[in-house]
Amino acid sequence: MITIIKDRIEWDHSLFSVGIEKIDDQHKVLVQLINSIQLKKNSKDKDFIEKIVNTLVVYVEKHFHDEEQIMQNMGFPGLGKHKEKHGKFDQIAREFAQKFSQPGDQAVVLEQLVAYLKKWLISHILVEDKAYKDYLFRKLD
Ligand code: FEA
Repeated sequence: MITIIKDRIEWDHSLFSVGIEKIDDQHKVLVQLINSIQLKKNSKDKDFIEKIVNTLVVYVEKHFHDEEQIMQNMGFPGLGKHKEKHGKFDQIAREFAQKFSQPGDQAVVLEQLVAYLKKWLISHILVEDKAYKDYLFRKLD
């Protein structure tokens, strides 16, 4: 599993797909945004990086909303717990964005942010998001 994390995350459909095209497409956008931050990590272009970080924060909110709607429509019993995880992530991502926009050692903040985002996204998709996929597939069986 770790082999997919070199410097960037590589989308592996057989591993990451949750079986819902709209959500897979959104996850791919999140992967691209995280890879863009990773790529620009050492750049001095703080405004550009800040823009990507803020785009990610906004996009992830939309993604969580759409995903929660889908889970609700399928009657997924784990929705409450899943929502809590989304809320926690949202809060931490906003804290990072806030920290990054303030004076200080941005390189360190960015390093921590990228590490956190990569770890979180991969484990969340593979464990939490896959749980509603399994539920849906069992239901359709
Ligand atoms: Fe449950 Fe989807 O959320 N993937 N992310 N982030």
